[in-house]
Amino acid sequence: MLIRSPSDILPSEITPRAVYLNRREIMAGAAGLALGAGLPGAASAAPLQAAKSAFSTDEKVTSREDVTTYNNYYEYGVDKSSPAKTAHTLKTVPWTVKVDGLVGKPAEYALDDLIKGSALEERIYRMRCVEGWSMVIPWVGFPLADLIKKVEPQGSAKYVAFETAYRPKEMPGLQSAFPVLDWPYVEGLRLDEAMNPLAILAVGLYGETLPNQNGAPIRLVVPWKYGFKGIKSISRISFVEKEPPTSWNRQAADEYGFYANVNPQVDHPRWTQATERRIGEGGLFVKRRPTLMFNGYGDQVAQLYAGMDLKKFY
Ligand SMILES: Nc1nc2c(c(=O)[nH]1)N[C@H]1C(S)=C(S)[C@@H](COP(=O)(O)O)O[C@H]1N2
Ligand SMILES: [Mo]
Repeated sequence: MLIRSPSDILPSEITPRAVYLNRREIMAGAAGLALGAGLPGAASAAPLQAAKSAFSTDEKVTSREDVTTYNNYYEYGVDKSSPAKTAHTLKTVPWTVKVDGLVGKPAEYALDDLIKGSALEERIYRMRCVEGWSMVIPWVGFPLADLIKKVEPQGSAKYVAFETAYRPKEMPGLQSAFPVLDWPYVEGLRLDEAMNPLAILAVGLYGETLPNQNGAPIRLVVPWKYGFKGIKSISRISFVEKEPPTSWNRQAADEYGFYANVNPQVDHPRWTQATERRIGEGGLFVKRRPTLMFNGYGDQVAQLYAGMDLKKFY
């Protein structure tokens, strides 16, 4: 078992209750912090207080250097090294997220208001990209379910759709005459997937606010699915009745499905999904690791797909 269940965790391993603190409290509490540094939404990295989560893997984490310089964020170019160089142009302060659709409390929410009331946790998750590499990332975030409950979806809402900010002036990838994707980047989850406790909205990594290249100020993390489901810099969350479009599925429907569950038995048409290269495990003779069903999170999520043919719903 790679993931420990809450009952396996010694009380002493759980740090004292750590709750989300509002901007003023964090600034007051974090001695030595440069003035103006703050929270998700601050322009530069700032410490975040977070409780350790029982959902964390105890595998070796990928270096901060790799996590922040080997990125997919096509709004900032298709090279892995490019977002770290160019994503600083995204203005993440102030930031709002529009919540709309089949929901009781639609509004344009300030980022702080979306997070308020949720305890920030550090979740060390295995992450698997459809391209065949993986990382172990210490995210800081809060359950997506918290946000969903807060905005009160209507009974008819069956899916949650997400949209990345559309800012051509701040996103060089959007200025191209031959766009790689149909912007803005969009993703979606079935409502029950979105409510699963493993699904989080991340606002930080490595104990600090998210770097822009990783999706500041707020991005989705669904560790049992391929990385492309983890939509970055979210500006809109909509509750809908029908399965929403997703960027990669639009781009190549036979290669990228809506579900995008990590499934080593379903190859990408152009390469295998049976194994993966863990970033940071360098060297010529390092063996690829076998990829695990649901990225190893089957105990938590397999029941979501009971009775579904996961070769058809890839
Ligand atoms: N808006 C947006 N979100 C995105 C992407 C993107 O190109 N644009 N790339 C996805 C892909 S393919 C991956 S693997 C992850 C990478 O996240 P990371 O760079 O934080 O590891 O972001 C996902 N989210
Ligand atoms: Mo990816």
